[in-house]
Amino acid sequence: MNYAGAVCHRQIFLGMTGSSMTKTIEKPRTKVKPKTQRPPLYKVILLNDDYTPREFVVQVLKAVFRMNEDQAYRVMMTAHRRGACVIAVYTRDVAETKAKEATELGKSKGYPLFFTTEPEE
Ligand code: TYC
Repeated sequence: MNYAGAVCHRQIFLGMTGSSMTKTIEKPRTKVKPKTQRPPLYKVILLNDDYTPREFVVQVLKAVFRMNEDQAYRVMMTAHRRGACVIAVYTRDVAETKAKEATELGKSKGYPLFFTTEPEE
């Protein structure tokens, strides 16, 4: 965790001295504000094609993206009907690794199944 420190000064009125003068001292105050750093997120997107069997797409979604049957089926059908479907968002490394893994699973069976990544706005 990173901390962004901000130092400010406040003046303290000490009252009158014997000679009726005003004295002030500067007391440094350090404010420590936790600054939460969030990494940029990337979407993994499933693209439709005409050849990969529906059941295989569901299998890959379950295996790589830890979806249950119902979630995987819905995502597959959304990509099938609309051309593409956002599956989930991850950090860049995780998104790219999962997209590659999932695409490779299709390739290993001779299917053109394709997963891509895109930065989240
Ligand atoms: N359109 C494919 C078919 O009818 C199934 C499919 C769905 C393929 C989603 C890819 O991302 C996909 N067999």
